[in-house]
Amino acid sequence: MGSAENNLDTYWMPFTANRDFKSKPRVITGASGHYYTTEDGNKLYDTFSGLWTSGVGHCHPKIVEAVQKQVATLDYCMTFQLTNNKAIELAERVTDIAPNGINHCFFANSGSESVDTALKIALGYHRAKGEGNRTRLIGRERGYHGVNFGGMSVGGMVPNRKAFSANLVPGVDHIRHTHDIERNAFTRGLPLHGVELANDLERLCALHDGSNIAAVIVEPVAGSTGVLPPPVGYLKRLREICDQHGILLIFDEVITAFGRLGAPFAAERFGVTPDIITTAKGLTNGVIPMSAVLVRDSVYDAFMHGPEKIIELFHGYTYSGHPVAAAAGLATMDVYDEEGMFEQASGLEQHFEDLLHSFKDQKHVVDVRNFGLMGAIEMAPRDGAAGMRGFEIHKKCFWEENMVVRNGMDVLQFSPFLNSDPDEMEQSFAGIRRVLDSIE
Ligand code: PXG
Ligand code: PLP
Repeated sequence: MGSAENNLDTYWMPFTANRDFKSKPRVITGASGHYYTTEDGNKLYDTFSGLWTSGVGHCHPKIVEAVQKQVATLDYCMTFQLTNNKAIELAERVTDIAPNGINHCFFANSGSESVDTALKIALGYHRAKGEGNRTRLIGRERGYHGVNFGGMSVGGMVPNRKAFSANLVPGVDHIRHTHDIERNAFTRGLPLHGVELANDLERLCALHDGSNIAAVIVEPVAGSTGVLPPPVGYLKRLREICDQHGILLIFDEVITAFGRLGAPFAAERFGVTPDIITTAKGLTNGVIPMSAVLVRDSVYDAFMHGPEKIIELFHGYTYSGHPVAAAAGLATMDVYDEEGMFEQASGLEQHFEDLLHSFKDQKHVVDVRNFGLMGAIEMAPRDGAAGMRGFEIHKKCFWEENMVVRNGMDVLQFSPFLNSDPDEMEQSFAGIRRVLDSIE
């Protein structure tokens, strides 16, 4: 009992400087549309759509209603050797808008779980095809694929791996990241330089022999690391190399799926079809935790051999295909359709790009990057205090400008609502400019 401040010490917060936070907590108690509210009734503009999650806005009435109805109709149902109508419907809805040939959907509950599921499917696929030697997994430097052991191992964010260095999954290697501020700083949209970095995969094929590699996983546009759009032609080149060596290509679309790039999937926007797509966040607009792994027919079919009464994939979560989450997902898909959300997102891209790039000559700004409705303003780090300038901006935006602004170290990240109001977007960037003007 008691106020949030009284019992806050009990709560161990994720990816948070707990002691600093608890000395002056920032607690949200409500949300509606594009705004959060705090305990003392302040309204805060959300520049990050939750955590890249809530593209159609918070507490969308259609999704709220669907969840309320479902929880009173079927609250839970075992989904091992049994299932529910909502999970079946959602699998269909999601694969309907997936690239051609991707017609199968496995549910999990978070991006991290979808990544570990995808990696296990890739390993199982090769084994089912009699190529059990293909066990190597390739990620990319600066990649983020969640925090479970598989995703952490293929991930390339050093602070996330550092404390677990000796316990990473074996047989993993990484291609180089594509960030090249020397050649590409302040590029609008896709960087022109760096397609050749995809050839780094050939180096690993030469080193390990391509026939030993099971899968390559990349974010089509890297998010958590500070928004790194792929160089022009890069993803196509990765696809070619994977095809040459029989390697599965996994796109981690936990952020990029469902409209963030003005299309159902980044795969469509880039015209490159992977073998497996991981999704989460926008699947339910963040309302109920849920994720989905979408796979090509050829991958699914490879498992569907052998005795019919034997389980083909020994994998699944208690909450895989949860009916309430699936109902939230179905309502979210309805909202995407009925309100033309992906088209709205496309329509906002240019304005968003212009607003971001107006920070080019701002003090401390060393780069601005954007693609679709993903954007970043990179600040120079303070001497010996990397991340502190970004963190201070986050706090100042909260306390002085009534805004939630996400910082990853010294990179400010932006994930506007798919249905943002251009005036609100402008006002929020005006607030950010006041904070940047005032910061050392
Ligand atoms: N893959 C990608 C590409 C992600 O962006 C995950 C996997 C893991 O999802 P879960 O649901 O397990 O968190 C993510 C999550 C940031 C930030 O500041 C982004 C994420 C998580 C935390 C911070 O950009 N994305
Ligand atoms: N630990 C124990 C003891 C369990 O019984 C289970 C599931 O039954 C799990 C972990 C995994 O939980 P989940 O299926 O929610 O991932």
